[in-house]
Amino acid sequence: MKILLIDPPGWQKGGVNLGLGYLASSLCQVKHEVKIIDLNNNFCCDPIDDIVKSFTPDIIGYSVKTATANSTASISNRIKERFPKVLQIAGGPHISICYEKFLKANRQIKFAFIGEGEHSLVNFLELWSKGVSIQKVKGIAFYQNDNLTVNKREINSTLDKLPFPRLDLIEDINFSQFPYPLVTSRGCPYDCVFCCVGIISSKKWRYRSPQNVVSELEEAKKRYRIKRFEILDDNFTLNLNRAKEICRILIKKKIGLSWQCHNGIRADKIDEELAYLMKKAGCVSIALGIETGDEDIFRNIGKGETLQDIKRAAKLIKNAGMELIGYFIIGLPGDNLRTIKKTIEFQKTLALDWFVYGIMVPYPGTKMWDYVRKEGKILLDITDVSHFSDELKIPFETPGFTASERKQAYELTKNLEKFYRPKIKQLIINYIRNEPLDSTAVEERQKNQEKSNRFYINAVVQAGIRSGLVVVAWSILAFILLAVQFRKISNFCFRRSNK
Ligand code: B12
Ligand code: SF4
Repeated sequence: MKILLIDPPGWQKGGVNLGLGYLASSLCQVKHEVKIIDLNNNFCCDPIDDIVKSFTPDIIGYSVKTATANSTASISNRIKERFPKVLQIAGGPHISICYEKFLKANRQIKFAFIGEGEHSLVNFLELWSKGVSIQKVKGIAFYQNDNLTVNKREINSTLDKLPFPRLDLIEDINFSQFPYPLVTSRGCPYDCVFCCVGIISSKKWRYRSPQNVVSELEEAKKRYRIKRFEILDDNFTLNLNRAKEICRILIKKKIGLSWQCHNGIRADKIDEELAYLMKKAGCVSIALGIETGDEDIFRNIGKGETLQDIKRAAKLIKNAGMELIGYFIIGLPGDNLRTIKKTIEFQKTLALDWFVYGIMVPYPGTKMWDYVRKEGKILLDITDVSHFSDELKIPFETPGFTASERKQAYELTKNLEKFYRPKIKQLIINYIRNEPLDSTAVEERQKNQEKSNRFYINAVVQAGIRSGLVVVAWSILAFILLAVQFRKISNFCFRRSNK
């Protein structure tokens, strides 16, 4: 069958949809024909209608985040109007949580896929193409008349068996524009109040073997000529020994790729040896989800870490010579202007190279979602906000932290950026372009910095000498003038006394 997979547009560019790459490789393995359209990065400029006309897919599948739920609805409505025979299906984080509401509001989408889609989609297509009942396919939800059928999903525990993602099937992809996305494990056992990963990818942490991970990178290097990659795991270092082993193999094989962990690692899941091995294996930049600098709030957000863990991890990362990024949230339960100021003070004690303060967006399925419904007042449709956006939108308020105070808090954090300006500017540019600072770039920058320091020292010394000379010259001139005046006066007095 022909399947067109679409990543609908949101506000953020820079990363490609790896989930669709994984689906594509599983579908190709059983001889389906697949095309992926990325509507976030403008790799492909043809209008969707033209692509559908020329590719003539049997099925169109959308990957939906809460932030792209609205755009999915409008694209799929248009497709239904113009190509009524194409079967439309959807999966992804938003669907895994809100399948019922989404299917109800979007009857043009006939099937929702809950959780990981590789096995259920292959199974579904096998039956669908034969015209056999799909009633028992795992991990799907669908309406028959007004009755919703929901089949329990499967949690894939044999990740090594999955074929490597086929990102080359993304129309007109340009690999130089983003780091190669790598997922070495799926799922997360923790319970942070603001995070929905446990529902999307399950609480069971499943991992790939270090050999399998490195093989993917070797293949990507050959096939796509990648120079850098990004680890997108929710919990890359949960098992320290496995993470160390991945690094050791990368070092041994002299893989020569620079990489980053901007999705963050846990502060309590790094030690000195791991930090050293990561750096040696090419890691140039790591993010920590710090969230808040207030101990009470930190204790209540379900992270199971302490601020001490954050300080320790920050030190280890910096000492190992990697860039350190901190993510903070404005609007956690108990937050107010005072606690944000406290967070800012805490932030200053960490040697961060860059930081991001995001306005809290309560996603469905999270504890935060329930908290806001109980304690707060929703101000916006959350499908319309993003926590890292430059455009300030406040999705909810609480009696202790009003919308205008949240704006004030955000402004305070924005002002902080001034102190980081030169470095921040470079990092933001790199982040937008998705270019981590690789080690050579860091060295180059240090050399330039030293050069410019020397330049400033020379300039100061020279200025000192010059101004010294000027002072001496003026002093001599003043002395001469004074001497002349003195002579005139004494001559005058002498003449008068003679008279
Ligand atoms: C990489 C990433 C990004 C990248 C790439 C985005 C992209 N174009 O796909 C970037 C950095 C750009 C990004 C941006 C955002 N992201 Co993001 N991101 C992730 C991250 C860390 C990894 C995603 C990933 O690759 N997973 C691995 C693959 C294998 O899994 P998958 O994508 O879920 O796909 C599987 C299934 O979902 C399913 N599936 C997916 N699509 C489809 C389609 C069909 C037809 C079928 C059958 C099945 C199916 O099968 C796939 C294979 O098993 C996740 C965390 C996570 N665990 O999901 C957050 C996550 C998805 N992001 C999230 C958010 C909130 C955002 C932003 C809104 C943040 C913001 N900046 O404000 C933006 C919105 C993006 C936009 N377009 O505007 C939330 C989503 C919450 C929600 N309810 O939607 C997550 C879950 C993070 C979190 N902890 O809350 N993100
Ligand atoms: S924020 Fe990280 S540690 Fe917390 S639940 Fe989400 S993925 Fe797990």
